[in-house]
Amino acid sequence: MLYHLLFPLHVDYSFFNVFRYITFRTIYAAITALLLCFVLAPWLIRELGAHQIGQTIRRDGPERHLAKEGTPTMGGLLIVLATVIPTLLWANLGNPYIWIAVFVTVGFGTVGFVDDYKKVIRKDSKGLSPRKKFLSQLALAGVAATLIYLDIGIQDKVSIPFFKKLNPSLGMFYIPFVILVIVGASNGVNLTDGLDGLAIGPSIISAGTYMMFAYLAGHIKIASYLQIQYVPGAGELTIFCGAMAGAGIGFLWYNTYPAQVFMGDTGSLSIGAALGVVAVMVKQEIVLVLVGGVFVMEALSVILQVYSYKTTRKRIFRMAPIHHHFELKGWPEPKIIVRFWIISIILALLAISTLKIR
Ligand code: 57M
Repeated sequence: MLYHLLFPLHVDYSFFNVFRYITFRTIYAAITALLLCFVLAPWLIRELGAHQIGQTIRRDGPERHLAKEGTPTMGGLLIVLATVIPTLLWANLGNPYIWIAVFVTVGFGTVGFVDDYKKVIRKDSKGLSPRKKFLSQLALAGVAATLIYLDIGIQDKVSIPFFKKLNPSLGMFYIPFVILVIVGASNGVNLTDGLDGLAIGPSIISAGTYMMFAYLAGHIKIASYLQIQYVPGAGELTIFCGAMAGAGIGFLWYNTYPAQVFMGDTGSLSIGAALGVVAVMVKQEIVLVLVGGVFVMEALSVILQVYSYKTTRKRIFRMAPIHHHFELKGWPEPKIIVRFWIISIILALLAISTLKIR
């Protein structure tokens, strides 16, 4: 909105030319997101507390979680607002990629909100049934995939990390593939969100990495120099990723150990889906496995644990997802969290290196 209001003034005042630049608008989108968090969070945490919107802790988990009983949850509302509002303020609203990213973030945020609402406010511990939750995710991702492929006409060629010339076309499998990326990322973040700051740290790192990928994919000269797929208009997603990173850092201020608020499914489902849809639109879909490697590791630990238990009646980990394994081994919570952040930084650097090592 600010872009549309202020950029035209450059005709009379050259200063307003600065609104043309994606880099400038990304920085201010991130700052706006941070400020929104700092202004809204104390109020939101107070309101959630006053309405007793607090977490119920499962009794079968690591014992030290019992002390977290009653911590306000649904802080994801803050993340969604602090991502979407700055995006609408600083991005070019004529750009379809921005609207798809906003649609996915708000859509998955709403599914998470309904689940949290049922669990926390209606005190229905089951929340939204897994079937309804999954079907809603599939439907939303299906709409996004169809818009991306049929409406904006993004090509069905995917980028294979480390291979410059390998961009296979998926044809009719492209839409299911996009759905898989979005829904997979959303559930990966959700499984990771079990310790203070554990999910938001890698989310910030991933948003920062995709901020860079979006800028490069939308820049015709750099994309051709790096020989990555050029996606006209996708550069505007840099602003969305900047807002997401800012919102994440702002949320981390309150979610860092010991957390004053949890994000709830409202946050985890929307962040994961937003990362997935951005990865698809900037044509760095497969490398998301590396960028979001911590989420993949958490999801894999559950798959392996369930498989092993079903087939051999033996557990590989003391408890899955894998962060519980380290908790039960006695690692202090902050140690697990910060080490997972470090792993996430290493993986993001490796992912960025795929631009060159090809
Ligand atoms: C959500 N939610 C946290 C909070 C957060 C298939 C199975 C592996 C699923 C998995 C599961 O349910 N995962 C999804 C994990 C919960 O956090 C809430 O949920 C939101 C995210 N969706 O925002 O609102 C608890 O996590 C802790 N927490 C923090 N700090 C934070 O910033 O400490 C969260 C955010 C909170 C709080 O204690 O209450 C959760 O873990 O429940 N299920 C599991 O993870 C369960 N694992 C399991 O059953 N493993 C089995 C099999 C199935 C693989 C095994 O290993 O044999 C465990 N989860 C818990 N207790 N809590 C089981 C024991």
